[in-house]
Amino acid sequence: MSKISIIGAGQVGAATAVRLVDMELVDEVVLFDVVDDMPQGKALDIAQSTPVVQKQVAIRGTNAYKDIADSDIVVVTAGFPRKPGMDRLDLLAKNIEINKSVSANIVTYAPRTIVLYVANPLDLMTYVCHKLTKFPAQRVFGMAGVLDTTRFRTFVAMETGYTIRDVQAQVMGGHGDAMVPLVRYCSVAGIPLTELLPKAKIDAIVDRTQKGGGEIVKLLKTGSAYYAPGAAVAQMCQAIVRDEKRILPVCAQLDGEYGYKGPFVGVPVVLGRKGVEKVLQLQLDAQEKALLAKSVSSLQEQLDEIEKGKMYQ
Ligand code: TXD
Repeated sequence: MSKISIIGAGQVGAATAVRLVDMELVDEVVLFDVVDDMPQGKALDIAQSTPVVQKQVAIRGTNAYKDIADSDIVVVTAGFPRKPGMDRLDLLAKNIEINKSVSANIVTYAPRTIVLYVANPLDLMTYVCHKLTKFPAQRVFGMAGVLDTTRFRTFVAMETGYTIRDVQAQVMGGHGDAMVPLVRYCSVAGIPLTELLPKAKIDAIVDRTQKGGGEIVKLLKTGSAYYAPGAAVAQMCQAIVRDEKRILPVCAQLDGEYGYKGPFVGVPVVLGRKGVEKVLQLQLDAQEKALLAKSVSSLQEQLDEIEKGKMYQ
């Protein structure tokens, strides 16, 4: 594999590009945006870091979709932030409009690519992109769970004092509040988290993780997180490019797994060169099943709203 394009050269798009270049994962990274000259400026700036970091990667900024041709992966971070006076549906409609133009151009210029969606509302946007591109679900999926788990892992390391290297975690469900933490599957060097921390501490970490995006928004005052999201996207790209078969939480389409058919939801998958190569089915307990059901039903309500309103046709 040799080329990754990023649609949306904003904070997450640029942070992802820097990671990809530093990892020397592919030969070429393309940064696309609708804002004139901005992606060219960011790409040139990143290119000028490569002699210092000694990474041989061509990075190019563009306002022309034709430049995404032959991409192996297209990362979509193009989104519209909430403005005063906009309600949830206005924002959804605006982001679906962006999704329509992005998806149409992916179909035209990079019909064989894998699409890794990042822009919010993530689970809904990934679903819409899959409908619009008509690509197999194996090639259209979203990033959210890797970010949620890395936040969780960071908080566990902070709380226990043990190295981040040994902390493992899994989450399922929707992004943010709809996240389903799987504490039973969290461990430090194989030791279940429940043996290392009291329940109250674990509950506090879960709560902080669910509100992790908001905590950063509040601190930054303008915009939202981008370093950890960029790292999370880059890790997923690495799993694909190097065919690592990593087990990562990915927003992927369910086809009967966990009893659901159709929606895109965070689940552990095997990620490799073909994209989502398998959805893993964990043996959830009754409480985890109930949380997942709640998460999926709230997503399904929003998908029904999108379908009934013919919002992407
Ligand atoms: O875990 C996750 N999935 C997330 C998602 C983690 C972090 C950020 N998350 C979402 O990603 C966030 O809520 C937004 O929906 C996106 C992008 O976040 P970012 O912080 O990078 O937003 P910016 O800086 O506003 O960048 C968005 C860019 C900006 O440069 C616009 O000019 C561009 O998107 N944009 C477009 N690019 C291409 N095509 C179109 N139509 C377009 N419209 C806007």
